Amino acid sequence: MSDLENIREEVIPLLCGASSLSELEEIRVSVLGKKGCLTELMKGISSLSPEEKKTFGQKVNELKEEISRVFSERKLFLETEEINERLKTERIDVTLPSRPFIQGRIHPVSQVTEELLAIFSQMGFKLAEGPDIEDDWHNFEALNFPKSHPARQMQATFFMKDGGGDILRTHTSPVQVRTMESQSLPIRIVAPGRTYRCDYDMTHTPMFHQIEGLVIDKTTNMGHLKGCLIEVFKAFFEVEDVPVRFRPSFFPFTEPSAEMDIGCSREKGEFKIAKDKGWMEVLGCGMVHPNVLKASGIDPEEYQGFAFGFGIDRMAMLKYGIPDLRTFFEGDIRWLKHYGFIPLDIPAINRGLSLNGGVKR
Ligand code: 2NL
Repeated sequence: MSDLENIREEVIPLLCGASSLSELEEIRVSVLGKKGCLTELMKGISSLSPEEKKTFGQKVNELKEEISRVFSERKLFLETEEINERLKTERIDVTLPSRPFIQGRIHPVSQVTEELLAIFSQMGFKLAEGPDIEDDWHNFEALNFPKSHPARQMQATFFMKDGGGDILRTHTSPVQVRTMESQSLPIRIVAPGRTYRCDYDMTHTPMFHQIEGLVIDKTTNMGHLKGCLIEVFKAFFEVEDVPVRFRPSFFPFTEPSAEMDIGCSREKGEFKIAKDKGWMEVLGCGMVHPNVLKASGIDPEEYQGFAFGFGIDRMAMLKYGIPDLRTFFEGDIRWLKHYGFIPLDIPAINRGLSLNGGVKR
């Protein structure tokens, strides 16, 4: 048997039996590599006669071709086997329950914002958002603030350092102004978000959260405002009835203006919705001032609307019994573990969390 035949007899079964890609490659190198047996054999070709060279060369090529064909077939087989093995072991069963230990918590402000949005969206309000950095027009001028208003001076407002006159918004009203400027009528929106005022004590933080609502249509009136707010507070505090009263007030952007109180008791520091036990102020509201409508290009002869605004942080304090506002923004993980909510939580009485963001169905 020729040397070529020997190599063939030995190598082909080796290739066919290779059990891994690396073993397969090793066999290939041992035959066709720089120091491979076939390469070595080829070196002897120079001593052959021209006639012998031709037949020998042909035979070597045939063998090379056969070897590479068998090599490729085996390689494809091993690669397929490897992929199938990975598909088997790396498969994810999406029906398995989620990880048993959820570490993160939903901040009470996020929770309460979601609850309020669930309530308002069910009532047909759309969500509106705007920038935290505002200009004088959207934050003050278009809202009928007189030029001399103290809020426009330095004390309470954060001004941007560049001297361009931009500020951190002091309320979410500029979002409503932007909506009135850009959207078609009628309007029914809520604007929750961060607001900023230069203030810090037990009940004030320089950054706090507000939600404001705005409804504009041809016949929108104060009765709609009262009915809407009563429904929202019933749904939010999950009570059949909530005692409310409206007192006249003043805001530059509404006329008439009112403040709403809810009836409540505060025994041993515990807040409860209650009748004949006392009142607590919870929000400001009113009919949108004609000057505000005009400034945003709405004809006050044809359209009118109501607006209201209240603090989200304070709603969270009341509903979930959190005593100090300042702790909201300290980023203390122990606080968050205690007062925070588990994502996709199952409603439980001890967490004060109810189904559907507090909306009774
Ligand atoms: C409060 C009072 C209020 C509004 C906010 C508003 C917005 C536009 C036009 C008219 Cl664009 N009004 N918002 C109205 C009344 C009261 O908030 O004490 N918030 C904490």
